[in-house]
Amino acid sequence: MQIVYSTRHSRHHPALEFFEGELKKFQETPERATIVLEALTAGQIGPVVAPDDYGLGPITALHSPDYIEYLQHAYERWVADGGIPAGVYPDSFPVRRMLHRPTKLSALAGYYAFDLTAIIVAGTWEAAYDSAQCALTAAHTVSLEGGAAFALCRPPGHHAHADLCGGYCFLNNAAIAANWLASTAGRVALLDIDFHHGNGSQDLFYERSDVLFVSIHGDPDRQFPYYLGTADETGSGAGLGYTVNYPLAAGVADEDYLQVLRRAVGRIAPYDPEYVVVSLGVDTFADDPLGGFALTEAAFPCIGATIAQLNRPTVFIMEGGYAIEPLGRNIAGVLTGFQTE
Ligand code: OKP
Ligand code: ZN
Repeated sequence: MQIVYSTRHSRHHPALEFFEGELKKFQETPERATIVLEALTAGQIGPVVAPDDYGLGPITALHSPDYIEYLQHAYERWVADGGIPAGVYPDSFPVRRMLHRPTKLSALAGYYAFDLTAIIVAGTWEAAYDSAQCALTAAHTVSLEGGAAFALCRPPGHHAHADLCGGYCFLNNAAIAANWLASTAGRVALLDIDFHHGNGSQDLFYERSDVLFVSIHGDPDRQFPYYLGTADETGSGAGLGYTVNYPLAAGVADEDYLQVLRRAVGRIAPYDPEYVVVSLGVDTFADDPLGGFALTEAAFPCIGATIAQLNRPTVFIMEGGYAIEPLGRNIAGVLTGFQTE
């Protein structure tokens, strides 16, 4: 299958993030993408291509123009305003009934974010833009040729809302691809198997029936992103019944996880989607520093094979996975399991 990769991801490289009460090394590193690329190349998964440029249209189809304008210029304005060169960090968040949109950059940063990990550096916009273009290129390929493609997106996307960054995400790559496919197809399924709930994706499609959002993730009562992702969120309006969440307790291992995945796939099949988009995170792996499940390496090919049973043109979008050394193997495992099914 085609692998879409842009070297410009490396322009997004914040040094530090606020993690469990301390300033720690930023965990969503450029190395993540290069290790996946190496594993996919070594495993001969498919040809590696650079993304085509679909412009801003498919991005602003989901993200608000003021948010995009903010992302494009935040860093230069921050530095001009006397901000530290390390990156744009929010200082406050407008929660609940606090509604004013301020001009001061550190406050505007909080206006457009829901946590402290979507740090904007000089090259963040270019990296995020290319990440979205990778997703669109993979979607385009699959729409022309069928089969499957893998977008090696970095930064990831599934936490990003229309006008909110967070959870290392700026532009919602999977949602942008799903929305683009849905504009010609009647039905697209977006299956999110990252350890963390895809709050951005859910929110973007919550009132729509043309994109079925199905997510398996750590129970948000204990796990990031905390404030969305419960089983009783099922969509609203025209979208009622088109959001399906499977929150799982910590410690879930291969057998139990695969059983839930089969149930999720069983929920998608009768929807009869023309395309499947997969938000592919492998932070479900036991040793992941940000995950809470207990999957072994052997689970990942089974995950790929289970998704292949849908037998639909499928676009895989890279999301999380922070245990660096096994990251490439685990992603390759899913794609190989999918291909050999
Ligand atoms: C991004 B993706 C928990 C802190 C969580 C952000 C995690 C973002 C995950 N102590 N920090 O879904 O892999
Ligand atoms: Zn994750």
